[in-house]
Amino acid sequence: MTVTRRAFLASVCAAGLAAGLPRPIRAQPEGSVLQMPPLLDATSSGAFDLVAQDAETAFIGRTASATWGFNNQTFLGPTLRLAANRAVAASVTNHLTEPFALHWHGLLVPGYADGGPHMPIEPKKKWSIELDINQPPATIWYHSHTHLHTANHVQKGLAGVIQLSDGRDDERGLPTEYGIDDLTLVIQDRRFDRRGKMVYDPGMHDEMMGFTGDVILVNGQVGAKAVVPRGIVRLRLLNGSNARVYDLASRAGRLLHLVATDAGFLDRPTTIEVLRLAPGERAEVLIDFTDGTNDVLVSGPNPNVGMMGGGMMGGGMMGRTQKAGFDILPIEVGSTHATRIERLPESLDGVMPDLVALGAFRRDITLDMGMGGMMRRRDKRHSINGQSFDMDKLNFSVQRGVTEIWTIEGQMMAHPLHIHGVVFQVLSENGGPVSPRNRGWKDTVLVDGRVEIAVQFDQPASADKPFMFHCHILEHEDGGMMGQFAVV
Ligand SMILES: [Cu+2]
Repeated sequence: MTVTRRAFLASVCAAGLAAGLPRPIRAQPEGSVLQMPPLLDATSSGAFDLVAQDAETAFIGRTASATWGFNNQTFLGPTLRLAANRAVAASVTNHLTEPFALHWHGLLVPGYADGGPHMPIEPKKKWSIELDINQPPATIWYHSHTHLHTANHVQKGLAGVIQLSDGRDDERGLPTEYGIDDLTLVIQDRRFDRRGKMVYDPGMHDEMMGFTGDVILVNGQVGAKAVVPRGIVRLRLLNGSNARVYDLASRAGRLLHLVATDAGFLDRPTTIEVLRLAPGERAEVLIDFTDGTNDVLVSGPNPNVGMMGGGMMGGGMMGRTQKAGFDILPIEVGSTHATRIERLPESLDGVMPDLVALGAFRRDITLDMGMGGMMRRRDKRHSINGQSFDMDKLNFSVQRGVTEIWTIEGQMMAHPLHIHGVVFQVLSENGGPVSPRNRGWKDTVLVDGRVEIAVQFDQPASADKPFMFHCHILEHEDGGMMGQFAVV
């Protein structure tokens, strides 16, 4: 990341001096090569520290936006690499001026360690927590999960990727060189004003439909291109957007070889032409660049405009990204690094879900989004089974060790449902077979109509540190489309 002297001086004059401490600032070099978040490898040390601080980032031109990041990143945090089968001593320090909670999305740990809204970290305080990790390797993430403020916090940058690793990806024949043939891509959309300042000012329409932007950030960068070696390249994709659903594809028509879903590897690569990725979901795909030609990772228009249609969207780019496809990331095959992997692995060692749920307890979950919501308080616009989220109300308790079948219905539009502390198997979608992208273990599923899942509850959660289940359209989550449960 280049920090230009002029941008640095401008920021010091504009904002830095008053605050006392110098805040990190980053300016975006135009046409730059995509940077990875710095890698914080804690597989050997068994410990990591995250420190949240405020900062300024010039995403477009030289205009600085107020942003948040971790460990001197001005926006987002480092990629944490953690051992998949070992405890790690985590600490999270809050150098912001407001509290936040930090959730480990996809980590199977007890409710007290999960970082949900009942565990806010006050300013100047440090949260230290032992994470006893014992699950298959996966690409997961961390993000603010602060009561009523998750959407704004994630917009400002309180998020990052976690790689759970067992150190055996070379044996699996997978690309493993971080930032070279193994790319971490945090895909987000944002709005900017005419001067290039990032804005988050959700109106009624945004609170109903979710806040989408017309500028795509990859790892917090606008307009960057990836440079990769010839050969097989691995993309670890995170949809870190508040609300936008992507239909990812190669412009050149290359196939995407899906190797991992939210919670880990598949048993073998599955070829997909268009990968739908909803907020909160992760996927790992391999793409074959052995022919050496350039490509662009593109997305189709947001399919999730719901029953209200796209007609209420503003004009300009906003309208265009809702209605037409757009570029996510140009990929240039030109790296000076030698080809490492030339062949796709034929099989992987992921264990596919096959939950035996005969006689399982069945639960119906309706993600409610009535039009009457517009008349209600901001945090009571949305609900689940007619109840808006209430911090003081436990929605239900589940018996530890059991498998339940949940039938989830989404109203008005598609909703990505995330359940904390569990992994689940998608059993059916609208009564039909499961789409290829949902065949592996999941912790977040896009409910477009009706989805049936089998959920395994192995981690404990007490009534005062319960697990959340919620829509991952963050304006819906903050708007009440969330519930909480204990596992006892
Ligand atoms: Cu929703």
